[in-house]
Parts: sequence; structure tokens; C-alpha cells
Amino acid sequence: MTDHIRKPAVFITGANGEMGHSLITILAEHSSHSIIALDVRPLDEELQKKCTAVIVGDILEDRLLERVQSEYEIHTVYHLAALLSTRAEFTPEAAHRVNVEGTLNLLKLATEQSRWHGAPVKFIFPSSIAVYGIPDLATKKKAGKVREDDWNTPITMYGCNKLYCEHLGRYYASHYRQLAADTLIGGIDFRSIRFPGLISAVTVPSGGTSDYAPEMIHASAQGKPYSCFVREDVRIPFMAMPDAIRALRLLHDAPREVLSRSAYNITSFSPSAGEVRTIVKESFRDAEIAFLPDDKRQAIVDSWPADVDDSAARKDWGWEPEFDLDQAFGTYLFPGIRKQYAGRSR
Ligand code: AKB
Repeated sequence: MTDHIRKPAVFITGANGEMGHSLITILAEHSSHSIIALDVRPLDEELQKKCTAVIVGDILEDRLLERVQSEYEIHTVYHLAALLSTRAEFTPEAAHRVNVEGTLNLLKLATEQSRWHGAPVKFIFPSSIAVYGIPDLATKKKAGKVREDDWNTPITMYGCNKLYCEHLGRYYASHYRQLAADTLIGGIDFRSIRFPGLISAVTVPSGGTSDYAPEMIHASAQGKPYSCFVREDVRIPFMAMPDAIRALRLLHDAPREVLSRSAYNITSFSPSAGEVRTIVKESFRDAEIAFLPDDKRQAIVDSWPADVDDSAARKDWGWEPEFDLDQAFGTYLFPGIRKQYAGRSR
């Protein structure tokens, strides 16, 4: 055993995904804990350097998780691994395995960790606006800012998985083995955020249904034409990636006693797809953006709220976005994206 493995560690699953990239970058600068990263794909080289250990493997592999269990002292789990909403519809059963059984495996691991080192393990779980399922556009319009307990009737496998896993987390935190003599209640400190669509200046998402906005921006920046798979008038909430990572850290750091819920809405801005195109074309004048809606993906986005009520997060743990729509594009996305693609096809 080397020294690092007994140091308190943060365990990040789905580390090579969009959120993993940004989270690892920030934690490497600010956290004193070792970072143990897990992903099914090898981590990008730059990212590897920021981690204490990198494990390539699947959260469904028992032996791999047993190894993690035996080698590291984990105090926080950021469980980011998931199959997103579009991808999950192609292989719903596989999505269920990854999204639900995978989460169950991580909750078990966290419970066992807490038992060993004697302190609660913070389990930070990104949920999604996909947990909502609004039946039609008239209702969506009337619904306005949707609160956490309304419209919990998702129409995607991913949404069902996220909603159920929020409940699993709440169960493990507050009711796990409630009839046993040696209950382990309190072993897990489960905290979840229902994220809107996320837009990063650095990475492009894959497998999601809110991907049309980041795809439109990144394609235009590279001088590539883009066919948007939703209607111009479609509206759902979005957020710039740095705000999403800040939210994860704010919720992580909040004292337990201020938290009145286990899953919180947060949001920043809600542009229509047409408004995103207008903003993109102001910066990339030659951008070719067409709207060719795919009825089935469109129906998924239509079932998600146009806006969410994030007052509980604001009140309990001081959530407030730093980037509104103009700042997100003007000070974060466009400068970052221009820098990234500078010298390429444009
Ligand atoms: C997806 O589109 O599946 C995700 C999400 C909204 O959670 N980006």
C-alpha cells in the first residue's frame, strides 16, 4: 500500500464525461482530498495528471468495486456515470443496468466505506429535468416554473432511472435496513441536483436530448452546418458548465441541517432553440443553422419543463447562477469556444 491510498479520497464515476472533466479540473485546484477517477474509457491525458488514481472499468463490475473498496478511504462520491436520455431509449434495459444497478452498487460501496471509517459518506448525485414529464404543450405553458414535487411522471428510461435513484439515495440515507438491530442509517449523506441542459465551452455532450444547444454552438464555431432536431419555439432550461460545477460544490459544502430536501432544482436561463440560433449567428455570422425536427426526440424535449422553480436551493444552500444568458454566451462560451477552435477550419 502506498501513502496516498489511506488519504481521504473523493471518488468520481463517469470521470471522462463532460461534467467529470470540469469537476476534476476544479477539485484538483481546490480540494485537499485525493481524486480517484473511474470511467469505462481511459481518461484524457491532461485529466489523468490531476487525479491520484485512474481506474478504467465499469460500475457494474463487482470485482472492480471491491478493489476500490479495499484500496481507498472514500469520503465523497460524485456519481456522474449515466447513459443519457437519447442513448438510453435505444437500449433501455442496458440503461437501466447502468443508471439504476450502477447507482445501487455505488450506494452500497459508500455505505460500506462509512462503516469502515466511521463518518458519513457524502453521495453527490446529478439528477435531471428529465425526471419531469409534462403531457402536452398547453400544460407545459401553464405549468411555468415547475417545483420539485410536481409532474414527476417522466416519459424516458433515463428520467425514470434518475427519479428512482433519487429515491434510492433518500432510502439509503434515511431508511436503510431499518428493521435490523445494527441499522446503518446516516452512513450516507445523499444530496442531489436536478440539472437543466448543460453547455460547456470545452466539451460537446453525446447521447442527451438537450444536446441541440451545445451542438449548434460548437458546430457553428467550427464553420460546420447544423440541423437542429427540435422546433425553433422549443424552450427548456440551460446552464453554463462552470455554474453546474459550482452548484455541486456548494451543495457538497452545505451544512446537513440546512438541507430541507434530498433533490433540488437549479436553473440559469431558458432560451428557445430559435433564440440560441439568433445569439449564435450574432457571433458567427456565416453559421448555417436549419431546423429539421425529429418528432420523437422533439416529444421528449416537449415533456420537459420550460422553466423550474429553484427557490429551495436558493434558500437552503445559497444557490445563485453566476452566468445569465448574456454572460454565459458573452463571457464564457464564445471566448472559450473561439480559443478552442482557433486555427482550425474557420
Ligand atoms: C439529456 O439530455 O439527457 C441530459 C439531461 C437533460 O439530463 N442532458
